[in-house]
Amino acid sequence: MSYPGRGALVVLEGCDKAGKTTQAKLLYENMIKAGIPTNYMCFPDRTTKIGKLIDDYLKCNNDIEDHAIHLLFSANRWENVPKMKELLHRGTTLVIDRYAYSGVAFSSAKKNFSLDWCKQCDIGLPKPDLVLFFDLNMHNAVQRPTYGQERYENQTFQEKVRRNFLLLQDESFKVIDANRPIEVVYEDAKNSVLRAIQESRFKPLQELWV
Ligand code: FDM
Ligand code: MG
Repeated sequence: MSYPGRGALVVLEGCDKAGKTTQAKLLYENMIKAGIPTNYMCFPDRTTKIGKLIDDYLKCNNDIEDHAIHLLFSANRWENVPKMKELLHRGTTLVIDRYAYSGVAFSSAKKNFSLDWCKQCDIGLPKPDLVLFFDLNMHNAVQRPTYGQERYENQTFQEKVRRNFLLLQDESFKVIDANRPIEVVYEDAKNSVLRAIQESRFKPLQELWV
């Protein structure tokens, strides 16, 4: 099957334990099965030098000043932009687990960080064609296994993060009720992704927050 035009940039966002990774993997596997060229990526990308610093920070093995870690998360996206653009222009759809919306929603939940300041370093990144925001009741989130193991995984902080995500809603945002069974959530997500692939194929890739 040949796929003219570019791939779609699809981002999955949400608070911790909302089921993003499960859904991203399901989307990736099923799109490959359906013959749609697709790649899975995640941010932070913990495999690079910058990503290793971030990984240590999240595991509380090091402390990094709040502005500095914000900029490192952003740098970790920018270092992947050439690869993302190449894949998209080759016709590959990217399913990405977290992106700049997480960058802004998490950092701006800290004291003295504005949404506006946090957005600056991500301005100009490739703009997602679709952002699926997995919205999970905090009560359900804290019940999920491994909750609370990494930095930021506490309920008060996550509630602020959720509010920030909702402040970042734009025309590419779709809120998905993640309190439902995995298969039901998946159907919803898949239909939006297939639509985004059709609609963005012949549209130029845009820049985020310009
Ligand atoms: N996170 C993630 C940020 O604080 N800023 C960012 O830019 C990104 C991409 O890192 F708590 C936070 C969100 C989460 C943590 O994410 C690691 P995963 O999805 O649990 O690996
Ligand atoms: Mg996590």
